[in-house]
Amino acid sequence: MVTAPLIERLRQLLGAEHVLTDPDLRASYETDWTRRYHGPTPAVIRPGSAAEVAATVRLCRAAGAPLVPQGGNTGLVGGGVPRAGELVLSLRRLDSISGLDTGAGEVTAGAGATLASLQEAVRAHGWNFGVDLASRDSATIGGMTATNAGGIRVLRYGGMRHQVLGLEAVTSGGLIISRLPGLLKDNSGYDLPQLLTGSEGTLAIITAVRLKLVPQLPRRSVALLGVPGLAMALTTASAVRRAMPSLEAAEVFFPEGLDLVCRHAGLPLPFPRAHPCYLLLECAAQQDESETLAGVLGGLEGIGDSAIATGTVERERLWAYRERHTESIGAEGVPHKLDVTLPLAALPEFERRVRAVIASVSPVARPVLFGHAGDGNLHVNILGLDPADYAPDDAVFRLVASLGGSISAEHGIGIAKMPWLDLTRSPADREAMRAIKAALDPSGILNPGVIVPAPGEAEPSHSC
Ligand code: 2HG
Ligand code: ZN
Repeated sequence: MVTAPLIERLRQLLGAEHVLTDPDLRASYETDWTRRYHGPTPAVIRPGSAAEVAATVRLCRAAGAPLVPQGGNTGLVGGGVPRAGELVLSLRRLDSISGLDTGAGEVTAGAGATLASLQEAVRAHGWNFGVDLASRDSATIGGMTATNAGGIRVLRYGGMRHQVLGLEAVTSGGLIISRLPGLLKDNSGYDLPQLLTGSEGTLAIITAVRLKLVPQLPRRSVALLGVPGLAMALTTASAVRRAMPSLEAAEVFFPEGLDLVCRHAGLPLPFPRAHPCYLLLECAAQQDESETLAGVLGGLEGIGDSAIATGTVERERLWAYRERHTESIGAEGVPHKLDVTLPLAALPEFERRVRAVIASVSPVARPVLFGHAGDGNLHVNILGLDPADYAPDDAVFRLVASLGGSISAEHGIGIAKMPWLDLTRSPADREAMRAIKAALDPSGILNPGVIVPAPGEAEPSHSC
């Protein structure tokens, strides 16, 4: 329980300025990016080192006070905001970037370092980071690791999991696990960094991460294409991928999202004609490959309009049509965000059916689809709904499951997906996850109710 004596002891430990109890100061930590998930916290705790995180956890465990770890608060599934009066443990002060090994291409980032600050620190030395995403200025490395974030370059470099060489984390008992040696090979028992990656703050609190880097590739070519449909977009992306190993991103969006982006971001339509689907491709290499890209695309049938850009300003102009989807949707209202993934072969059928499936349960729903086509990952955003109307979510997740997909591709489970976890994970899977949680967090104080039910609670059900 969070009691006044506990708050007082936390103040003594961290300094009063790092225990925020004023409602105005707490407010931005209590609501997530979607604005669909929010809850009150008695205090936001802001430790400044792993040792302070450990001491905080020991105090909270002794008091039986649950904690919700939070990074940049860019999560989209309600997993980083309080639900029922938990303390928020903000890792943002742990923002150092250290130990850059320019020979090996490795660096250590504090949990609170933003993705943009990491990119800036390593690019100056000829290296880059394999994961990139639109919220780079706010998303933190700790949060991205805890949620196994994906982003726009998974096609080439994999998601967060593939960049993690080691990490430091605080257990629920207040001990510090330190696995930061940065060894490419280390077969010395259970792989704790990989276990904690994607565990959404439920098994331990990540305080620093040792990361693999990728070479900084200076010559980038971006193509935006208007195509007759998603199937054509996938065929095109696959052809380019086979011809050009430098392909980094293959992103799609549709007229519904393009209209919103143009309206909210004040952008002109990219082409004189509208198209049923838009595909954005990016290749990165040491040399300019724009002619090769144009040649590959020129050899394919069925592409409507196309634009290719190599200069920074022009590339960013094309990317804006895709990257500004989230903010443009948010400007329209509080969306339901369903981040789903399907076998690539089933993706066109899913896209063909999903709008009708949503309309069948809610005539007022306004779906907006976009995502990472190369990864089989679509973001089904739905506007026009009451935040507590779960019928459209249920219908979409069932369609996903019937086509062999997963209810979460890269955003995690949080609390948003809990009632549907059984569509994706078997009883045996869920029992194993409960056993791992019980072993690492026996008193259940770390992010309760996320991935496994909170102590004493049954699995939430997806029947609406
Ligand atoms: C993206 O791909 C992010 O831009 C956010 O994963 C997706 O807003 C969303 O639904
Ligand atoms: Zn995404």
